[in-house]
Amino acid sequence: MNIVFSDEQRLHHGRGELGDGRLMPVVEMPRRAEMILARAREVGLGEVIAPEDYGRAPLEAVHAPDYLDFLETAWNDWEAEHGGEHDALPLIWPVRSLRNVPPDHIDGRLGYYALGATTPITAHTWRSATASANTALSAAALLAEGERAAFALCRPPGHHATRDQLGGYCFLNNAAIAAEWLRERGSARVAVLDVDYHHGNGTQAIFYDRPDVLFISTHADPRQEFPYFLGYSDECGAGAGEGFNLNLPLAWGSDWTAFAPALEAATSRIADFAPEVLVVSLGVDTFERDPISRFKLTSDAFPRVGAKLAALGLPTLFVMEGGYAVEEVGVNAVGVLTGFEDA
Ligand code: OKP
Ligand code: ZN
Repeated sequence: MNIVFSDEQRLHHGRGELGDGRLMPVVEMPRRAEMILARAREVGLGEVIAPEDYGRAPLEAVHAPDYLDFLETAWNDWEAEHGGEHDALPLIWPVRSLRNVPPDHIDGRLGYYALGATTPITAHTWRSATASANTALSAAALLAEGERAAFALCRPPGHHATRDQLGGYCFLNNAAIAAEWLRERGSARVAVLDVDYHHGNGTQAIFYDRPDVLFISTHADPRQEFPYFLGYSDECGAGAGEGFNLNLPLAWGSDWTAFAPALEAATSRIADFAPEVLVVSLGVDTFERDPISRFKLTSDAFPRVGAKLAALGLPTLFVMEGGYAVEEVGVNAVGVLTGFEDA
């Protein structure tokens, strides 16, 4: 299958993320994409194609215009106020006891448009995030042209980004943008399966009231893990979307024995839904040596995930999300893709 990737996706590189009570080195770094690209080339997965620019319309189909304006201008506003020596990070949020209104000052706006403090905005964030979204859209276009599968090597990732909030290293929800574009291009039903270690709260929220986009996520139980405040098993969709959201949380320490039945439940629900296309939010931070995660999948699990997805027999768009064991991220991510192709 062909790979879509843009050099501009290398530019965003945060200088630190808030964690464990201090500023820590970022784990979501450009080298992740280099490792995946190198491995894809090594196994001869397919051609590497640069994305087209789809402009603002497909972003606005998923994100609020004022949020996109904020993202585009945040670095300039931050630099004007604080200088460019440190990345932009939020420090206060419109929590329960406060008012949910966007203020004027960049410090207030950062809190309004962010769901956490682990996601630095840099001088290049907007360029990399839009390139990442265009990568997802260009890979979706390959499916629309009749390809069986395509790999969007997205970075920065997207599944935590909501209609109007960044967070969890995500700015634009690449998988949601691609899924919505495929819907508007004529796929009556689209399934999004998120196999990242973390719950895809943004994607869930974007499609929560929609019966035409089924969202399913396997992830670490939010009682124990980021994003903590969404991803519970009783979240089933709302209104017309009731029954079209399925969360399959798993406990810390889950290995293939625990993961495989969840994957089976997910694929069986997708088969019932009978979508025209499948979008996979592909995170490989379920790996046993991932530095921020606590599942126990070994590298040989990833081709099995790919084979299981291939058995659905659907046009499939893989959209890269997480995976932070940098030395192994290429083998693991591409392992899913070769497992899919060899099935
Ligand atoms: C993004 B994706 C580590 C805390 C991690 C943020 C996790 C974001 C994961 N000190 N908090 O879903 O892979
Ligand atoms: Zn993740």
